[in-house]
Amino acid sequence: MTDEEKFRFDLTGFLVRPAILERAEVDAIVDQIERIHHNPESLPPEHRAVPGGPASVLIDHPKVLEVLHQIIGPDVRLENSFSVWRRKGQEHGGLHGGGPQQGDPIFGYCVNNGRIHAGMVRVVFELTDISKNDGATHFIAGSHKSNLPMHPDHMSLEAGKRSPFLMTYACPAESAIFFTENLCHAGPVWQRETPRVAVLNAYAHLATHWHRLRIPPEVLSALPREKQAYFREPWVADFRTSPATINTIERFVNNDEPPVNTDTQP
Ligand SMILES: O=C(O)CCC(=O)C(=O)O
Ligand SMILES: [Fe+2]
Repeated sequence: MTDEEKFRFDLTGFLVRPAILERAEVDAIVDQIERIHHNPESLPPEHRAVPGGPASVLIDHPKVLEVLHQIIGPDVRLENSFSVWRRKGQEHGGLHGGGPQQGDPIFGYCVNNGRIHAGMVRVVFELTDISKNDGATHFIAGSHKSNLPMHPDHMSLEAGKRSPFLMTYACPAESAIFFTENLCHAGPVWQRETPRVAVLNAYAHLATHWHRLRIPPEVLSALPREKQAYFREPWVADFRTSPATINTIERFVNNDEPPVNTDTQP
């Protein structure tokens, strides 16, 4: 992560890394997501949800981990993943989040001794080309550090009523966008004739787990052990041993402990 990227992320709360995926990777994931949303039976059960199958390259992509290790810390978990096939007129929803939650251990954001400590970080993998008018994710720049609650005058997505701090991005199909969950953001109405195809992964510190995991067990168990490691139990140190056992990826890969429970009960 360059100094300029760090500066940009700290200033605005989000960061675009353009064109980090290979074209062939994107094609395979788009095909998978189209089937997930329209014809899941054409896929083997272990590919019927992200981050399984072709989408598993995203779990631990080096250009993504590089950023996460600098803004969350050296040990991260992937705690939620979903795919989007968004047609014109569909939306995720209006502006939400932001404001005075810097101290919150899950969503918080602070900088100490020159180091960024972000809580949950969402990574949006855009799998179609994005222009600024399409309606991709929008952000109120800087709101991750706001000390006061979000003001209603800055919460509109309507033309003419938008905050001057509302920002979005343009990028090619192979890009990743990182944002701290403490940033006020929205998934507005999609404006383009062709769909938005994206994967959204939520990463967090190894010691936290906010989303109840709902990835189907067959998807998780078919992942290679090194990728399952991003779903290991959320703890750091086990003091039953001396010295304490540390919950590293290497430790997880070298034993047969299952990943965190996928509870399929209602
Ligand atoms: O759909 C989007 O662009 C935003 C999604 C969102 O709000 C989220 O993942 O937290
Ligand atoms: Fe959100």
